[in-house]
Amino acid sequence: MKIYFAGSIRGGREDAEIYLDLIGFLKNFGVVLTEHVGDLMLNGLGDVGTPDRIIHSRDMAMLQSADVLVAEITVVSLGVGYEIGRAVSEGKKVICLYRSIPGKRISAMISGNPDVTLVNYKTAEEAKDKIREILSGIPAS
Ligand code: 6IA
Repeated sequence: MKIYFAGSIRGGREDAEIYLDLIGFLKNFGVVLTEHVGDLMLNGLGDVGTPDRIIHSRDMAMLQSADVLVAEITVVSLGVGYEIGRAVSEGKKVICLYRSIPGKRISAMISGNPDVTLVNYKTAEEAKDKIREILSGIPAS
């Protein structure tokens, strides 16, 4: 299974360690195409000299080849929202993970989307249990 993991880069890197942990777990189910999202050295500017046009076209090619998009959406990111929309329109399986933050709510464009599997979690173990349950139901490609 090819997994596209999406997480905030320029939207803020507060959850980078969570992304890294989730990516490590997702590797039990197949290939994670976007390991760089969990790179702890990557700062919020997400700028390592690669032109944005290249980043976009490379990511879209990877998304096209993926079987499933797994997004951690607690830290709000324009790029992650865009990737979710593109994955939905490509007919990909889309799983969005988030932790509840007092005073904040997930965008209705995500929580109201019938093609998105929304997963609320409190602990990493809970997130992993729920991911395991969902991914086990997807036939291997
Ligand atoms: O708007 P954001 O930057 O928060 O969007 C984050 C999402 O867009 C992630 O899920 C990534 O898939 C994608 N993305 C944004 N910036 C990059 C990027 N920057 N590289 C790859 N994907 C990106 C350059 C750093 C990289 C070469 C390590």
